[in-house]
Amino acid sequence: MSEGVPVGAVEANFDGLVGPTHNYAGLAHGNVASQANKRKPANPRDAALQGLEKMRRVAALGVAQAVLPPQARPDVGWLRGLGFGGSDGAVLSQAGKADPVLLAACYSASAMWTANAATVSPSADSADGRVHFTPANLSSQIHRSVEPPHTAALLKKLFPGRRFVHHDPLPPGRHFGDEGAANHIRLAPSHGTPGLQIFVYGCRALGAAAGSGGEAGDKVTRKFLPRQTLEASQAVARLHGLHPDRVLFLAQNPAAIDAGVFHNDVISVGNGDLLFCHEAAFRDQSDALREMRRKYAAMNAGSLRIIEVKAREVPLDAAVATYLFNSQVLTLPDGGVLLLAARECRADARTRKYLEALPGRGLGITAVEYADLRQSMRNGGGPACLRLRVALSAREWEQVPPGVKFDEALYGRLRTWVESHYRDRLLPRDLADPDLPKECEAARRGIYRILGLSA
Ligand code: SUG
Repeated sequence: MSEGVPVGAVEANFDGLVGPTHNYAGLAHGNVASQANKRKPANPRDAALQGLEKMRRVAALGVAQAVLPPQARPDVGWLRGLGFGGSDGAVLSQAGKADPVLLAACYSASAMWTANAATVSPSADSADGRVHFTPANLSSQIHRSVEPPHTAALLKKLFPGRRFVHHDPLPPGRHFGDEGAANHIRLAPSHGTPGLQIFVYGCRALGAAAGSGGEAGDKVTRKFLPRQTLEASQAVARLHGLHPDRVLFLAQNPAAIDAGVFHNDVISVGNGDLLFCHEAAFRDQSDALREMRRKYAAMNAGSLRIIEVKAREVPLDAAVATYLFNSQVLTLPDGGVLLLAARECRADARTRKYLEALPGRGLGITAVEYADLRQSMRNGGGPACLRLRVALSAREWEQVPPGVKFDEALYGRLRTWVESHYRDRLLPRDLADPDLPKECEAARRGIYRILGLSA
């Protein structure tokens, strides 16, 4: 394993290191796991170690891997912005008394799910030949709306210089709800060639069809509010200077959202020229897939491969419970394609059966492995939620600070630090512990030091 600069283009996985305040506060709307595990004890140490093991495995496979540090929590400044005053301790205790949700939100470790950090367009796709980043505003969830300013600052640090363009997050609020790369799929013959960017949205916010997944009169969600709007997706595509021929906007299937598919990456994932999805992923799915094939073919990029899993093979509820489609699909240096799935996929009989047969079917996935991410999974975050993919040329990858690039030495240092600075048990009520902020800050500063970043 090495941090060496690859010769050609690379797709690097930037994983969020789980922060020391990982807990189950049940804050996430539409997220079945988060609701089911509300108030159960969490183990932040195991959560971070599980994430590190995944990064280690991906790096060992020869795939470029990097680490994003956890954000500073509690975010007392966020609470001050809401009118709480006095010492930091006073701010935290007043907020906890006013509403425990405020305290839980300012402590949330949710930035670990870096698939929601930003939408990224590689230089091969943008009109100005630069890499574009739009941090997600994450407006739809109170605890996630704390993240964007910190994410924006971090991305500027990690991708410095003129090759990178950093847009502001979209305006906050319901109309431009944006959840980042979790609702974005890029399909391309290789990392360095132009790709088809697919923006998947939950609803429209404006016009006659507002609130629905499509035209007026279409089905709408009945249980959960969609998080991503079409208007947000369109804005990101404009900001990134994408060519309309290589952009597609698709609506999520409202029934899937109601079953717990709060992000598209819970039901479909793309890698290279392969899309792996459930048959219930998109509204009017056959039309959606036809349009996808047509646009892809029109790029002269060859033909698209689609593995569409039927409900009779893996029912929708099993897909949500196992996060099958939140697997990472990784092209390996030898040309093989590995599906790195959450261990929950192996525990479910139907999903396991499907996956056991998959590599032998000649559909483009040649191997399957499982990762133990139980701590994150209990909050609805699988393998692909924990990583932000950034396709970069060799030159662009060189600009990324070397300290965040994953190798065995970094693994060892982070592991030792987490083992000695993270608690192994945290309940939402522990967020009122006056010792916790100091502990978190010490843990975070150490991580920044290890990664060679200024805190
Ligand atoms: O936004 N869970 C996250 C999980 C995000 C998963 N990311 C992707 N699918 N890409 C969310 O729902 C749980 C926190 C809590 O419940 O306290 C949470 O925020």
